[in-house]
Amino acid sequence: QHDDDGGPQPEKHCGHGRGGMGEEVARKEDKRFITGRGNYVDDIKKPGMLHCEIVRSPHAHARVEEIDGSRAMDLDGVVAVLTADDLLEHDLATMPTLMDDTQDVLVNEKVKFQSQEVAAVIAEDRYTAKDGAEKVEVDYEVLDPVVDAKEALEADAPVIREELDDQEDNHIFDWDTGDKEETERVFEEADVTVEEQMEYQRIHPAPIETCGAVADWDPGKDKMTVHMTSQAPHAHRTLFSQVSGIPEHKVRIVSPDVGGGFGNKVPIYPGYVVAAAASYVLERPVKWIEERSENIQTTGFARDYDMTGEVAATEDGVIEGVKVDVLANHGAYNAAAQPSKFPAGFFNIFTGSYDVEAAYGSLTGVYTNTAPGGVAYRCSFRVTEAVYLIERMVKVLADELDVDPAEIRRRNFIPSDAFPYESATGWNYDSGDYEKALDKALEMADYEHYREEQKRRIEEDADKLLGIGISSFTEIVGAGPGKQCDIAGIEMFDSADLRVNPTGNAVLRIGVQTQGQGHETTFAQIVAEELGMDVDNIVVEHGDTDTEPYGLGTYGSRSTPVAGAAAAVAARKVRDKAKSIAANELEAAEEDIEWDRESGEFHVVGAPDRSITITEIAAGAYMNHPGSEEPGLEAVNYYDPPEMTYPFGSYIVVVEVDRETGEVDFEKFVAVDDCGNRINPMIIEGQIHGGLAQGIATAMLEEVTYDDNGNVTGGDFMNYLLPTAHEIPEFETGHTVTPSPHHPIGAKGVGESPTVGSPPAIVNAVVDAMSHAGTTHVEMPMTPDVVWEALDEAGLAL
Ligand code: MCN
Ligand code: CUN
Repeated sequence: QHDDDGGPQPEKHCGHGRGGMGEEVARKEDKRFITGRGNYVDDIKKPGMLHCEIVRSPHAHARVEEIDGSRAMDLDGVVAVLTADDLLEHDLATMPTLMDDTQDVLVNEKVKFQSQEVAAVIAEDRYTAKDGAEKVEVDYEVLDPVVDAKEALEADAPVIREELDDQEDNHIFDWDTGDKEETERVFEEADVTVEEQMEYQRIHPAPIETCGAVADWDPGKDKMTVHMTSQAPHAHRTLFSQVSGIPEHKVRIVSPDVGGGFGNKVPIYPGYVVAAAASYVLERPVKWIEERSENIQTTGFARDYDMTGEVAATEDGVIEGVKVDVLANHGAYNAAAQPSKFPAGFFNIFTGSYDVEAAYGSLTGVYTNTAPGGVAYRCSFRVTEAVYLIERMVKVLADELDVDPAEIRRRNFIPSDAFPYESATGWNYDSGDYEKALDKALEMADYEHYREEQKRRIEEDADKLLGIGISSFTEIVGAGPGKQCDIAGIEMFDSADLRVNPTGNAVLRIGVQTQGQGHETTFAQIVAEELGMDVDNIVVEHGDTDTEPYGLGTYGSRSTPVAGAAAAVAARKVRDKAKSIAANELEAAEEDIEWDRESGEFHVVGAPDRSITITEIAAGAYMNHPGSEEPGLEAVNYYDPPEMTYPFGSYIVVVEVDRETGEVDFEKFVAVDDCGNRINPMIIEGQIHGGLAQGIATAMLEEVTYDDNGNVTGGDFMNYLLPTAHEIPEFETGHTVTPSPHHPIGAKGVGESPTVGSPPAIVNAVVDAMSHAGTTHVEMPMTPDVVWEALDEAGLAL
């Protein structure tokens, strides 16, 4: 791999011109996308296909007294109106969530959040379905809602989940992690302690393509085929089979092109189930496609954590202990889309990049009359919240002690020679070199210069203040070891099936599913590297459960750490078999055959001219295979990783804060990432750019808001502010390479790092502009009014 400052490389990857590791191969998938030939769920049209529109509740909390679909049925073209009663007949009125809760598919008795699914209208075309939905009459008895997590825990709060036997309030779980006593002791004995309360607001992934499905029951084959926007087709097949009772081999889930997922397409939503049930009952294909506001108002949101952090340190700023207490709003059902064995995902990695003696975290999960969710949006299962907490707290501590925020990080980093490192909360970090990434970022950002400039502006009482924010985050991705992660009991391995054709090209089938990450290119690169094939000769297939090997799907940046490993191991298995065929072809003993990564050829030891390519070997495998070998050239691998991977980085953000308007301008945005060995630097760059844009969106713009009546007031693109090119500054990216010691190609995931790492850097920068006046925190999203209030409070507003 071409990397000037790369660390030790487990294998030499050098870009041999065939499109292997480290080469900037142009994305194979882009031809169809830029020529308008993508194939998304809504592009699928089947003969006789019906359309489904969902009737949604205008109230956040209400009892459904009666549903009258007769006026809808009177409309020409309306075929059916479905309610919970119809679904009950088929045992489909409820479905399990990924957190062992049970969610209504269509409301049975009580609506629990605004826009919840109450009935469905099935019609010959979408317009008629929509007209029909407007004609369904529902009588509601409106109840008092509670949308705020703290209020939901008050004694007089309405009980949202009264249908649950042992549920007398809105409390879902209490969970704690770490050593409480030891942490208390460290805090008591510490020179300094600091505390800060901060909210990570509710946001939404809002992928450009909303969720949808085309369900097609074939009564001739007793088979259900569902094309759906799925980040995890196989897991969804298993769940579909469990919910519907249709045997799993008679369920086919296909995830065609997906227009962005960002975690939003991990859960199963009522719309999918309704479409499938309707197809089953009506014996015709049924399409359901969400509108934008339905997507934002009802599908998996992200975050909504109210956190109080505390740090104990020596007077020199050496962190000894970290404490955190969290109130988590999970919405009306516990449906967070995360596979870990912990109710708060990987939040317990909140000690971050720092060598901390003792840590303790306590969390309370709460039901409210809001849409369910919590885990989505480039989050690595709550690492976003954990990183935000620790990186904000380090800044709070630095200000308290008047130590430079870069220097205080240096004093606390887990040293590069301490890996593998076990954290105070039990995580086993694979590798890291945090100081190196920070140094590189500081240099790229011209840090000292901006510190001088900042001082100058304060001295001159300038109208625009300068703030410099740092985040030196550690991610945890690659779910995961079966011991820590599963979905419905299925351990989190992943898979690859590689078949080499007689003419020397190959098909790689993988258990993960791209939503824009470029797997059709990067997974082909892994095989190109490991077999000496040209990347153009490898096609990658995914997303169809009838043909792909079982996999758990794409989320938590797990594709590279898990399925990427499976692809490499499958290719190496093929390489081993290729050796015996090479021996046969070259008339040499198998022990005397060597594979050369540089040329990609197999040759006889000591006789490099007696060589053979993988294309020739492929022909041999089918046309002239050795008698001792099975014909054919293929291999399958199911990979259960021994550990997670721990990518990291240092981001530095310089902002200018306008004391008159509260507006924040980005002066500089530096991102240094380390995801181990890099497969495709260009795709990584794209992932970083997109993720940073989403980090800026989180810090500056986005929030799903509710009023006291439970109305979603931030539930469409008029009110939920997505960033545009205008809000996004130029990014300067850099990287270091610290390979993962346990991954076959030394790679770690990268897809979520920029969104995990950047919000605290941005908030730290804005706080930094005002910290000389005593400001310790500014809440996200930092819209101009929020920033102006903070300026005003600090006596800095003009
Ligand atoms: N990659 C690489 N070298 C590495 C690591 C990764 O070249 N050392 C490449 C991979 O080969 C892959 C891409 O970078 O093409 C992302 O890889 P990885 O980090 O393994 O993440 P996943 O492929 O599992 O993608 C999931 C991640 C998540 S969880 C969210 S959320 C998110 C993200 O990816 N959603 C996305 N990025 C997204 N990008 C797009 N365009 N659309 C989404 O929905
Ligand atoms: Cu957390 S969002 Mo991604 O894991 O699909």
